[in-house]
Amino acid sequence: MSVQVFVAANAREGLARIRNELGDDAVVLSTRPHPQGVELLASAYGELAVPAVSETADAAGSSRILAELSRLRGMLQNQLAGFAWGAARRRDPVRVALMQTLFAAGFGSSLARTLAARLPRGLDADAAQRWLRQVLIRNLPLQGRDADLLARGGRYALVGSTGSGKTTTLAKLAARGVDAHGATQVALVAADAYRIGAAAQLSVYAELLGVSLHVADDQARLALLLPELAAKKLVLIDTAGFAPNDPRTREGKVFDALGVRRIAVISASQQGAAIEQAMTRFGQGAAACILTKLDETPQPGAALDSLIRHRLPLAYVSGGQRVPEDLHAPNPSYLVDRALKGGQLATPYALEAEDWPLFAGVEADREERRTLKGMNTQKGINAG
Ligand SMILES: Nc1nc2c(ncn2[C@@H]2O[C@H](COP(=O)(O)OP(=O)(O)O)[C@@H](O)[C@H]2O)c(=O)[nH]1
Ligand SMILES: [Mg+2]
Repeated sequence: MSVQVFVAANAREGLARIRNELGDDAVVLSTRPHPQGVELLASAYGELAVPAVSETADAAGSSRILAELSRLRGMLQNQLAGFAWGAARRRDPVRVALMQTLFAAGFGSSLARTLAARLPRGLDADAAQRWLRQVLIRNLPLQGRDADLLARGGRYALVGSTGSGKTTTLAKLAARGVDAHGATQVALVAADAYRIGAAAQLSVYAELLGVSLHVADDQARLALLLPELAAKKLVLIDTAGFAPNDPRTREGKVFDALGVRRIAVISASQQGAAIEQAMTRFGQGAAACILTKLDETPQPGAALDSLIRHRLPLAYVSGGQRVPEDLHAPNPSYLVDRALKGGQLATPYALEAEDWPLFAGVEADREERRTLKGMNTQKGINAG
């Protein structure tokens, strides 16, 4: 390997020395000012490869070569991705349009690529969009009617990030529980010991609904309380909201140990990464999920994407603050249509036509890394 560092009084002198030592077809990798004039990195033609540190003139030179090569690689990759993007669009415009639809609506690249790969051949643009809509609807995991949480009754703890709407949703569920089973059959438990006023908020709802309210600010108290409520058809437990990365979110296990099923309450009006984090932390092991704040969510695509990938059954959706009116059984066609419509919004975040090749470059790079990691993104999607 003959990548070498040359220091010379000026560029001309440096180039002459390079030609002299490495031959006429030597490649100059970079130049930069040096206290003695100019420093040049050069390699003999045909021997351009990533240098081993010990083989180079000095460590600083070596790391500069690596940085330079990595920059060149990135440039080349983006250019190739741009060409590939143009070629793909000419070759398979329908598939590319399908991916654009999904990205624009806030769906992530993993799902978009999986679906694009499954798109049946030979569909025109309209048929492809109809296919996409159907596949999304079919893959949206729903809590089936026969498994209606409230009709069956049971003990449920609402878990989720701070402010996701747990207490409000609990009040809405309690009101439905009262309609179904009567006020004497419903009990509320405030296990939200971390926020002053949390129990007070709940007590207002308990009073309005005429149901009993209990406070259990630790696991031991909850373990003692639950047997006392054994006769109740429906027990709803409000919990403290934590950030998804707060170690206290592990308290989900506490509920499992007490035979309490968890319902993850997740606000759809957050950015995709926050939804994903909440879905991972609160959704794992949960019996179901409730999506809240759909009224404040212009692009619910990210929330649907997360639900589909995590296969967390959606029990209810909440679209407002009113108790008990703003809680509904999910309507998959409506949700998917809203998500796809969200992609047509003109926002500063929407990609412009000239952004796509660049985006494709980033995607190609990610895809490569993903492939290297051996991740299979196509698992479990029912696109047939
Ligand atoms: N717009 C809207 N606001 C909601 C919804 N659900 C809850 N909220 C509001 O979000 C705020 C936080 O709700 P809260 O139930 O206290 O959240 P918690 O911290 O998870 O218990 C309150 O102002 C609620 O009225 C919803 O579906 N839509
Ligand atoms: Mg609360």
